[in-house]
Amino acid sequence: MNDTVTTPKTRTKTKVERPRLHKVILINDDYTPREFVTMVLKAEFRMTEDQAYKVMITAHKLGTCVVAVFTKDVAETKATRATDAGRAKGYPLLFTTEPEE
Ligand code: TYC
Repeated sequence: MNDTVTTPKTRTKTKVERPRLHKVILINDDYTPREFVTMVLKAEFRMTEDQAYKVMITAHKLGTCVVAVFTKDVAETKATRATDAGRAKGYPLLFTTEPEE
């Protein structure tokens, strides 16, 4: 019989991490009407009139505003859809995404 005892040379440590979330960021511009920005925020991000207005006016005053955080795929899809809604009307409305720290 083979009585050799072997000890493993490497160990596998399994670590499960939450997926990093990505921010959707609204960028101000001089041309898109305020009401249109608010309408897109309500439609694409399921915000109330109040929430949407606050995000819109923050971007308007400061230049940008974080809209919400999602997994990477969802953030990118929503940012693209919201940007396209503006483009369809000829507005330069822009939503970008970036990973959270
Ligand atoms: N600055 C625009 C205006 O005065 C309104 C606006 C707000 C546009 C926020 C884009 O992300 C934006 N009509």
